[in-house]
Amino acid sequence: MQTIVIGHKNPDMDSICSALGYAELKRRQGHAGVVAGRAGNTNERVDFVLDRFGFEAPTFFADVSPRVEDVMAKDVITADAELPIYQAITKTIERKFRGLPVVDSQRHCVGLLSAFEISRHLLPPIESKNAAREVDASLEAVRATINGECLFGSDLERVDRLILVIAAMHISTLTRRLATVDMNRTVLIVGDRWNVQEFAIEKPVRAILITGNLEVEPRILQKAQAAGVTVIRSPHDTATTVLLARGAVSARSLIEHDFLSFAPETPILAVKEEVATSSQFVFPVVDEGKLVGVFSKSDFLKPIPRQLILVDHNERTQMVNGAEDIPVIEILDHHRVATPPTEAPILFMNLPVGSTSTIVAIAYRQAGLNIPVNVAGILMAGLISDTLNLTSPTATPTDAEVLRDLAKISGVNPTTLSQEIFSVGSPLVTLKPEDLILLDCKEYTELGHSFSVAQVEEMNLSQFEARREDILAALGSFRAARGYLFSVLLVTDVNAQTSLLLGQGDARFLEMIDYPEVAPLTWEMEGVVSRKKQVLPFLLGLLRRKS
Ligand SMILES: [Mn+2]
Repeated sequence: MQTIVIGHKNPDMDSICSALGYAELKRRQGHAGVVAGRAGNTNERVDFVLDRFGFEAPTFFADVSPRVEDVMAKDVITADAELPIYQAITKTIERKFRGLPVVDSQRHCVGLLSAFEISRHLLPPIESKNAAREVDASLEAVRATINGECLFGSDLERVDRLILVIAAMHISTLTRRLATVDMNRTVLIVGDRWNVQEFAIEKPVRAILITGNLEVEPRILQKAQAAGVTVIRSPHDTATTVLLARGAVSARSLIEHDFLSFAPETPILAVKEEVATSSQFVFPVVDEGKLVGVFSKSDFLKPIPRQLILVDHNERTQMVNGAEDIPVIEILDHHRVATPPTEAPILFMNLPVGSTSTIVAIAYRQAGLNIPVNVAGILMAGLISDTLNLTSPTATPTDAEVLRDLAKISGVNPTTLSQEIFSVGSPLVTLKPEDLILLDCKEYTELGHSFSVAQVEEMNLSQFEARREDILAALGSFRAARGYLFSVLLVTDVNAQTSLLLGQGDARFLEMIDYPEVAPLTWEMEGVVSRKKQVLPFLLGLLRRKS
């Protein structure tokens, strides 16, 4: 079972750091298969912090919905393309399969061999009784299948369309019978009737199968050698020898080449319909041409070996793609509660504090575990980033107390770390407008309207005016493409503790914004720094007035 600890889409510092910190806590509590994940790219500030405290970025997940490889059978029983079908059907029956995937020596899947096709070959319809006498096989394959002994062999590996003829008739009848078939492909099946054996060698036929483990006269063998006629002794009676000889054809000759296969990463839901309507008994799973597993209809019933722990969010719109298809087993968050109902009770730790990193630190305490030095470092970064180093109105005495504690463990000064973080890679300077507006963008659906609120933090806004119009244009295209009522971006000056709000959207809605409009579609929100505690409640108030 894989447990992914993951933050929201467009991850911010707190999302990344709390995921790393909490995944480590779960591992220290003895949980196996726990990975920290992220639902989007990191940014320069996050990269700086990861590097500063020696962490790799969490694993990226574009989509966590169940994939074919999550439930497919991995230890696949296959048939080699050259395997005689008699052995293939034995394998199939032993395992109670309806058939086998057939692979070549490079493990490429060349086709499917169904038990149905094998039985049709072994018991052909009466109309094709001539075909029933013919087998595409080498003499060596025939020998191996009947478990025979080669008394003299010539050209044993050559594959021919062999014609099986049973010498159960008088020699004059046999003469007429042999006149109708190609001698070079004829395999005569006979007991200890030396005159028939001799007659066949004189023809000469391709091979003689002596049944019933009977002795062969030395002079007959000498004649066979001289004529180049293969002589194989079968331990079985005639009826069994013929039946087994028909099973000597290779799997390759009976396979279905036209089959449906899937890539390991294919989402299960995407193949449901195809699988349901297909008569195929199994679906090969192929990676770069090689068979890596098989998918069966019953795999839809298997539990998905993957679950989620959400950090720093709980709303559906902010979750990683595919989250609705797998269980959420825990949530650690400090946002409003708007999570979809769960099927089972879960650990839901939602505290009105300044960051999820704060909650992760508390979770370590509750578990009675010491916070590792490097984990204390990243949790500080998450806490400082979300609370603007405790200056945001979202910061609580709990955050202050936890930050002091984390500083003690990591030996890092919070003020120094804060300055380091906010002076790295100013989004206004380093990012293109279309990336800037997505950096920390959250999407909401409220009172029948969808909208987005993004935020960037800067040490100062000296770079802002020169880029304001480009950013507004990007915001306008984004809002139009998503069909939102409005999209806003909060540009926060961390040092001055104030923000500008840029907005695009429905004109009647934007008119209701009663902060001073200092430039077109740009409002000064003096003293406002928190999206969650200040901007979102303000916007929801406007929405309520509008409707
Ligand atoms: Mn947060």
